[in-house]
Amino acid sequence: MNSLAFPRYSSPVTRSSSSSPTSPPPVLSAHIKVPPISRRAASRHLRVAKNLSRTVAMAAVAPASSAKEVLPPSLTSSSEPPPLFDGTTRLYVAYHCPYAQRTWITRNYKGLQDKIKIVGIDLADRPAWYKEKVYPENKVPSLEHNNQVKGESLDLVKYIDTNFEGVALLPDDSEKKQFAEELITYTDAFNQALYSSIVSKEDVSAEAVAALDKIEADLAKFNDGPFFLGQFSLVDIAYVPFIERFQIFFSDIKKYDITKGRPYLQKFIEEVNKIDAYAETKQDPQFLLEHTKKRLGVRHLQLSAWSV
Ligand SMILES: N[C@@H](CCC(=O)N[C@@H](CS)C(=O)NCC(=O)O)C(=O)O
Repeated sequence: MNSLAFPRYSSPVTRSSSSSPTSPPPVLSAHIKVPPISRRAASRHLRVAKNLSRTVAMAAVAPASSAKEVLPPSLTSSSEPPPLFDGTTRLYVAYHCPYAQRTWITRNYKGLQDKIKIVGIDLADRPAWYKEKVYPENKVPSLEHNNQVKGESLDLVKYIDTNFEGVALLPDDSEKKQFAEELITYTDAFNQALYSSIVSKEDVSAEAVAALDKIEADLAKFNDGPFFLGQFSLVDIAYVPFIERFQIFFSDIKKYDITKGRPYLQKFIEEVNKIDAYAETKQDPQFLLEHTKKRLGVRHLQLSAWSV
């Protein structure tokens, strides 16, 4: 079965055959600051990384291919701003941000690598000019286009789909379009249910299980492909950065495999990882795990060897 029944855009930028989804992309290791760790902690990290890479083995099926886009280092408080409003279209992202990832996948999938320049922002050491001159909300993602700056990832995914060339990310079929709107509206509730369960000291919550069961049923609705609307669409883009993270976080923190007993979700993950436009945006699972544990305050749970 061809899982991509829409005209499939063949990205000029493909995943490097030498890079593994479990190791940081080379350009990222240059700007993600990793504190020095002891030899013991390092070997523990390695052990856990091996387990984790087995756990997320499904997420490691990106095809071998050629050159990978070289991403610019993230800009910090000491970086000069780019020459703003000079006619260049810029997508401001933080490489680890799931909201920004939505817009980044959209740009890649539509083949807009030459039309939309990625600008990495270091959120932990944010340049003051970003808030003052670019995006007063001071969040990522934002898009500088036609002398305006717009934000909100779901709006931006639709905006890029509508205002730029490349394969359409929504089908014409009215039933699918309506379902797409329902699914997009549900993303916040889905994320909320799963994140609340992660931070809770209890087992996986009934709400998280119900939310996962709901998307399993949603994925089963159309049988012309493994994605939410059958073929790959902006609905998949809305969910996949979060599904990627929840698979990692639930496995490590809750010892819970979100795909177990959910064959449609399992197939979705397998197939989406074959799409370069997405695979190229994935970050090191260990980094995502540590970063999120710190941010959500789950470090104290001491549920895994990551809590060093
Ligand atoms: N609703 C926004 C959320 C964006 C967002 O919260 N981004 C985070 C990074 S993942 C951010 O910029 N946080 C900075 C802050 O809140 O100060 C969207 O969908 O774009």
